[in-house]
Amino acid sequence: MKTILTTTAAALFALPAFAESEIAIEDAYARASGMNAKAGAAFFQIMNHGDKDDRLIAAKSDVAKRVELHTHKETADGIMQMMEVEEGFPVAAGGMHALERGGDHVMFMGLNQPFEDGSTISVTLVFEKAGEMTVEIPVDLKRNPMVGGMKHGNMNNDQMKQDTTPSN
Ligand SMILES: [Cu+2]
Repeated sequence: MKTILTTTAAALFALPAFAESEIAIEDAYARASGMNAKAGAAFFQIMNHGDKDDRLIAAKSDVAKRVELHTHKETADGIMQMMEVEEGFPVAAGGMHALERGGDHVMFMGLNQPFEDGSTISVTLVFEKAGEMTVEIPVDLKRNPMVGGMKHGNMNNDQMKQDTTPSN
């Protein structure tokens, strides 16, 4: 009797352990600067509950023609500019990496559909070790930026043009 119980318990626990990722995405939201915006961005926290360092290396979605991992950098003359981060965002074992306004973000360029407040977009995040993970991200156009953050909507057109021009 005891053997049977043990076997059953092991089988029950085997499935969740297999199906669950050690990576968790928290507090995700996406936004665009308006209904006619050609670009949008997503922000979230990546939690690594595992014991191996991992890295977000790419993002994919049908909502835009191009999806890139971006960050903001201040140029020598003090202008904040967005640029692609080819190496992705590292998430240390047991650590967290925050994507937030004015910092790292997932960038959607050439939106195939407007980002409507309250809708959700489906985004597949590609991790170096954890593999692919698809998340449903709510569009939240009303959310205020963090203090000190910068809205994409504040960028002037020249910067946006630079950003949406393919570099290769
Ligand atoms: Cu960007």
